[in-house]
Amino acid sequence: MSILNEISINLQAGKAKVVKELVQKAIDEGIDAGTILEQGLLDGMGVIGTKFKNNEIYVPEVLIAARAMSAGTELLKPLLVAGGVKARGKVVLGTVKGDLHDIGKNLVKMMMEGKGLEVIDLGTDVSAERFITAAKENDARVIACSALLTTTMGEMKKVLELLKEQGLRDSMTVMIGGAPVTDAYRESIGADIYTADAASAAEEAVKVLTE
Ligand code: B1M
Repeated sequence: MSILNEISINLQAGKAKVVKELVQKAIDEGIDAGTILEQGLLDGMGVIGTKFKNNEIYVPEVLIAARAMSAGTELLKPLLVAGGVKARGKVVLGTVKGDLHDIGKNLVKMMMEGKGLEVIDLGTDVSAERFITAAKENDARVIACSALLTTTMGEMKKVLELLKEQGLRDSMTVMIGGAPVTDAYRESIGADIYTADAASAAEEAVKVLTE
């Protein structure tokens, strides 16, 4: 069995300590950090997602797997974000109201910080009002919203409606992402940028803030 396979399987079993050791071993063997993330950790999380959907496992097992995912990601962080020219600028980031999923949002944060951006992380369950208040308070020009549930995506639309109401629409760039979000959805709510993954989100934020 390949080491990436072992990482995936141990993540599925929620063995955080073993996942951490295997990720370190893979790094020491010279495997690229992006490959370890995609083919090891995210592969395992994908299997967990399918089993969760089919009611083969439940919330506690998913949470334990999520902890193993975070343990592995921590080790990859310095490698994933190393190098490159550092940009400047502030982004207000959060997972939308009613939504507690934060693994993808944390990856977005990691990638953005790696590019030198200052990220004001509002955490999870963030209302449209809070996104906007935080952007105003911190003088941030980018609001980045993550959503993992079809039932919570609507909060992104609210962010845009509130910005319009407050006369701030033209001064803020709204970025959206998360598993159920698509570019068609972005277009339908009038947000500025949709990206499918965390690395592209960071690249787009840098473009906006260096324009
Ligand atoms: Co939840 N969950 N969950 N869950 N969970 C999903 C999302 C689900 C698809 C599972 C399934 O049924 N197959 C399903 C949603 C169905 C739907 O709405 N279409 C679901 C459900 C139903 C639920 C509950 C309602 C279950 C219940 O209680 N009955 C409940 C809701 C709780 C709540 O939020 N109010 C719930 C709870 C949980 C846990 C707490 C147990 C746990 C979250 C732990 C945590 O985040 N700390 C959990 C998990 C882990 C998942 C799955 C298995 C994995 C999500 C994940 O972290 N993936 C997920 C199944 C799946 O997605 N396959 C599932 C890895 C992560 C890196 O990917 O976040 O997509 P992701 O991020 C990607 C991109 O989307 C993108 O970048 C990342 C890749 O680089 N991205 C952005 C993300 N945000 C971005 C923002 C951007 C740009 C890109 O710009 C701003």
